[in-house]
Amino acid sequence: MLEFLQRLKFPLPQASTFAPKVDLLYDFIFYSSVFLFIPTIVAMIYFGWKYRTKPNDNREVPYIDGHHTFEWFISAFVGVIFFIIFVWGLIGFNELHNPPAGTYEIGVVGKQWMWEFNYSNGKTTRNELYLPKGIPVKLVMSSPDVLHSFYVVNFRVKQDVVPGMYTTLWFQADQLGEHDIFCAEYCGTAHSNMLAKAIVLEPEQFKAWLQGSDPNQLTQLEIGKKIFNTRNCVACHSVTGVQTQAGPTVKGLFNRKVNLSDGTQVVANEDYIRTSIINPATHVVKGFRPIMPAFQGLLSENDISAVIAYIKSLKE
Ligand code: HEC
Ligand SMILES: [Cu+2]
Repeated sequence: MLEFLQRLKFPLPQASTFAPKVDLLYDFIFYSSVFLFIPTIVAMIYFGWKYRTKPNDNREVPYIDGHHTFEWFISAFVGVIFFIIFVWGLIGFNELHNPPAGTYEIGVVGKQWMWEFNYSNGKTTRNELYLPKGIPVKLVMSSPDVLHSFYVVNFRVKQDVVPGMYTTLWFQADQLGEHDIFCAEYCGTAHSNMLAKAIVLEPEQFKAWLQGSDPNQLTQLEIGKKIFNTRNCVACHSVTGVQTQAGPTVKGLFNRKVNLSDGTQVVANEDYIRTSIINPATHVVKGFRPIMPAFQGLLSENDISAVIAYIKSLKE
């Protein structure tokens, strides 16, 4: 029965350590209101019925001065209940505003109209907040445009996100799965679409996710392909096997034996490809003029590794 009432009042999962505590305080407020409401209404109806005017009733209404003892009692009683709620709320407020030491920090940017999450290792996600289960997390939030409000009902937490300052929020999620994130402050046309998901993973899973590749991030091979196209390597090197005057095709290059203009032969391993990119003059391919620009200092080591991964994938 109690559980049924519970579900009737809070049909939402209690997915953080705060949730049962917040719900308990609400329970107290709810039941003490019921406790005062029902006798008041019953007494009102009963007296209204008992002292109603009957036909041919010419009695005069007597003047009643009230009952001081009862009034003092009822005021004190309600006062005590209010005081309990105040102290209880204050304790909860303190807990919600003082994260324990060693929380895991995540940066949050709320903007028209999406949520962006920045993790310590440089990873960024949009509209998906990944969280470790059972570990206290602190969000450091800001906004580049207008007021927003970060609200996760299942965690029972809500905090304004304010332009020009950082606001913080902490909680400890303890239920695996997805939980809705809302913007709870009207912020313009698409305010109601400013939705995101909190995705709670087991700590090991979270770690693996954090270190693994971002679902929105390009793989190394895709990055390599992008560089190859945007840095105009394709202008001189075909990736389809077609040979041109401009430069040798890179299709099937990896591990191929390359004849150089000085008469020697080398195997095109990672190191050869790397040198060919940063300093092409080191070994010029037979039959080609040394017209390739040196990319030393223009591509980072990561870029070069990515390009090599891409060239490796272009098998014959
Ligand atoms: C202006 C034309 C041109 C551009 C642009 C160019 N290359 Fe080259 N590249 C050449 C030529 C010509 C050669 C062959 C002569 C030599 O080895 O220097 C070559 C050689 C190479 C080789 C050795 C190929 C083999 O068959 O042994 C690699 C690898 C290579 N380039 C990669 C790249 C990458 C990666 C880029 C873009 C970041 C690039 N090149 C941009 C013209 C170009
Ligand atoms: Cu908003």
